[in-house]
Amino acid sequence: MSRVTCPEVSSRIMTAEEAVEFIRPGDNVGMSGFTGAGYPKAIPPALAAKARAAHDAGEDFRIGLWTGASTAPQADGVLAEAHAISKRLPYNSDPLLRRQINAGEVDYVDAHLSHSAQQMWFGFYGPLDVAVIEVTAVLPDGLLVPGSSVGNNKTWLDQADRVILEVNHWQPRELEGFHDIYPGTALPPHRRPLVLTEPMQRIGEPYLKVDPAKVVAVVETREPDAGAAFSAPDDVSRAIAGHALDFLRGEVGAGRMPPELLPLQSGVGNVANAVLQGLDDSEFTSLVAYTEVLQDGMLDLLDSGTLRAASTASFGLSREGMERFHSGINGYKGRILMRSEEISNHPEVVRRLGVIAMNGMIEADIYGNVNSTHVMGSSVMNGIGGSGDFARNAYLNFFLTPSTAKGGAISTIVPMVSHVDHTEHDVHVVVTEHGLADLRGLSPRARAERIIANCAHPDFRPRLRDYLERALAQRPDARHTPHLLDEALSWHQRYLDTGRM
Ligand code: 0RQ
Repeated sequence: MSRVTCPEVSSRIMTAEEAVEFIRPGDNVGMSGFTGAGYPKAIPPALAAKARAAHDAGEDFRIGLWTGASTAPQADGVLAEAHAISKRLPYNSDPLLRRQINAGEVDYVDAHLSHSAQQMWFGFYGPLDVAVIEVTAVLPDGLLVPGSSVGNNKTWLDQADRVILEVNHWQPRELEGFHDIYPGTALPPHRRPLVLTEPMQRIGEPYLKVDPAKVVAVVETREPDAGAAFSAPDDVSRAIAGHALDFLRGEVGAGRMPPELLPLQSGVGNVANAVLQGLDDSEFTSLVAYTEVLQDGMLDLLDSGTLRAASTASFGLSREGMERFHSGINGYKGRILMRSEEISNHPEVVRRLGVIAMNGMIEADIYGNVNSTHVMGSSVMNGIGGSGDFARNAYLNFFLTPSTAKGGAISTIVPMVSHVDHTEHDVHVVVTEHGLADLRGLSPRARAERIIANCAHPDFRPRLRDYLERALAQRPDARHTPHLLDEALSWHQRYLDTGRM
């Protein structure tokens, strides 16, 4: 059955090879896609082939690529392989593109996800030439049924000069009704309050809109989202989850949150997934999520009834998770609501709802500054994503990591972080498999004592203590946040020089 029933739009159905003729060298291209879901499947490979042919003919062909968040090997991957990206924002996790960014070949603007749409409206990024957006269907009146992620699609559709739609028959037609697209916030000084007071409240419409006159091409596809791979929780991630859950029990016991907790945000990766699994095995029930990505762990919680409902900007499911969602899709209706990332991650909403934010990290220092993005100070891993949007504005935030990386060669608790994403003023709770440090209300020195005692790996704990003691003893006028400046980053340098911190 046709998924494109708007006559004005259906007249522009063509092949991907024909459609990429509307993308020119140097264009800024806004694509759909968020954590491996809802990215275009046909245009990126066709565009990569076009760029390759241009390069073979000695011409430059590279684009600025803007998305919702990470995509997949079939989008970022193929374009990176063809050296077709000159600038990328706001989040990437593709390994090849990461290498090109870290080699200095590709410019990367690692932005807070809640900022990316509005910074485009503000004009900070320049004009958007083309939007390439995957949707589930185009309705007779031209309304678009969104797919498995919303991301920045609304802004890209509004702002682009030309629009290419990919209508993916793999996306279940029953997705209609899962989305809530807010019509848009005005620019300062005309902004009004965002009246979203319950995680599952609808404040928009189930459809994306596009001016049909801007639609230059429509390409039909049938390819599934790539899907995330999760490893089963190991002892380390189970221990991390256990500490976080015990802490939440304590908060309920202390009367600081209700038994059904507060809306949950959970980041990407195996540790975040392990915490969700821990919740499923716990006594907690009637939970609700206000998050940006819905991973398998959250689908499990919805299936078991531990989670009542979830608001998200995207799915980040494994293939098995997608199949489970598709086969039971009608049962999830009304329990999953998908929003644009400027709303799912909105500071005003996150603060009002009192979200509990749980995110991974690369390293924390003894004072509670957190690095989520950079390895050894200079090489980006993925990006800040939504972790800053949620952590900074959360009622309570957790940063979770194993206490060591690379087989024990690296301590994830260091004297000074080699890059700061979340400052000591923002970070509430640091968790490793060894324990949890509640930093709320503590001075820097008290935070250091607690992080070293509770979170550091025993192999590195004595050296962290020694660092703190010598820093404290060094100068009588430097005891608020004591550092040995000539040593603070020596652990990172030692790793670079010797392969061990
Ligand atoms: O690399 O696979 O090459 O060995 O980092 O580490 O332990 O598997 O953890 O998958 O949870 O990712 C911070 C990267 C953690 C992620 C980060 C190396 C480690 C491994 C992954 P290898 P793990 P996770 C919602 C919120 C920022 C964005 C965010 C992230 C790899 O959570 O990108 O939170 N967060 N968004 O070996 C050197 C260290 C290291 C280290 C770990 N100290 N030094 N390498 N690694 N610690 C989602 C969105 O916003 C879209």
